Amino acid sequence: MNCCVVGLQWGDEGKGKVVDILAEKSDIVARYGGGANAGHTVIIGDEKFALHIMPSGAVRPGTACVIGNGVVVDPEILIGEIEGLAERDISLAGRLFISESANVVLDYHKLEDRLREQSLGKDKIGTTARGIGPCYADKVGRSFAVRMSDFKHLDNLKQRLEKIIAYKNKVFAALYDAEPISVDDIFAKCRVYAQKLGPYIRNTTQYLHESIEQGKNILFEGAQGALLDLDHGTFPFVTSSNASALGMGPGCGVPNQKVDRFIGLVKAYTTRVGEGPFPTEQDNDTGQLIRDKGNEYGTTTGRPRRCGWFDGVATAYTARIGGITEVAMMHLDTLAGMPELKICKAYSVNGRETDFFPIDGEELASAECVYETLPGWDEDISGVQNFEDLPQNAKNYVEKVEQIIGVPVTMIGVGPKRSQAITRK
Ligand code: 2SA
Ligand code: MG
Repeated sequence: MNCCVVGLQWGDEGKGKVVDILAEKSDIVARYGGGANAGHTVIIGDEKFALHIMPSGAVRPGTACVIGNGVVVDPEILIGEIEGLAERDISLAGRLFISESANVVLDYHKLEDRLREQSLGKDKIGTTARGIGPCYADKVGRSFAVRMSDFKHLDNLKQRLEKIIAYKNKVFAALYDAEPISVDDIFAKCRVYAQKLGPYIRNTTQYLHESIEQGKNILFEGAQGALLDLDHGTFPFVTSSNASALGMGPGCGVPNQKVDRFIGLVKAYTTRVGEGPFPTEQDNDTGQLIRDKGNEYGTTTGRPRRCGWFDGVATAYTARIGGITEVAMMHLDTLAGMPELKICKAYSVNGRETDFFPIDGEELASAECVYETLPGWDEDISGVQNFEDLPQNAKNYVEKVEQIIGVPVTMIGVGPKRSQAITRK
């Protein structure tokens, strides 16, 4: 049984928890996109530990972890996570596999990310400043890409870095009046990366296919959320990878036919960090209430997340493009105590009602939400284990979401702990 878990909103739907529950039955957890812009918190003993690039399976000693070719790897952060886990007696030796085709994030990518965002002023994207966009741009541009496999051929890499950095220095000086970057510094770091990460680098496509043939269970873990997908999200306010389920094939070389379940994750409401349109946003007391109760602050940057009502139009769309077979709804407990709850079931765009998510950014920015209003519930549901035991209004809320997005909700999160989850079949 292989499954893919992916966020259906703008990220932070609670993948860490769902992946953790599913990882128990998985031999391998594979990440297929994004980089150190992702963030999930894992709990080791009574200590909280934030991981950004490592697949969520890392904390389970028997689970293999794959960083697929579609990921952009920040070696410094990855080495920090490997060493941080080692200090907590969690070894990745022999069970972490990094694709030799994964692209590498180097200092000049992070510098460019920061400089460009600063120069954009109010038109900025609101990136995590982790060098994600510039690294993927080099990948697509091909000539200046650095891949994990380059760490196997250091002499050649040195020559290439000289050309790449000479070019970057000219551009950064001309556009941003930036100080030049030293090739020697970057190359010295690459030597260390090559030495520390070398043992983990391999052909992960081969490893995944051989594992599938051996009947192993693989969990494919998406990063961010589908509305941040480069091609299908709220462009240009997106990340630079295919963060929807569509990214799985290109990001790890495994076709959809090999995957039995596509699990879409949603929060019972919606959040977003960074800039860009957000039709159901509640920039008011309701939004603040959700932020406080749901502790809605970014794991990577600590930024307060924008909060709003559940958007059925956006989620029906991302469920469709991702071939989502079931939905896990997190944070239902956060909504307790609100007198009434709203679910967006259609948009009004230029006076016309539509239930299909607009691709055009200006149309989306002007969309007005058509809401279904439901009564809320006051009961604390954080201890509920069966769907039948939820307050009637909470059941109605979940069923309304299912009806609008057209996919069954098979798991419901009612609190942060692994045990605080209702499974429904
Ligand atoms: P980038 O850095 O180029 O990928 O930023 C582009 C947009 O993508 C958004 N983005 C995210 N949105 C939600 N969660 C993300 N991960 C972190 C987390 C974010 C954090 O888990 O909390 O800590 O701030 C994530 N990563 C990227 C970003 O906000 C831009 O809108
Ligand atoms: Mg997150």
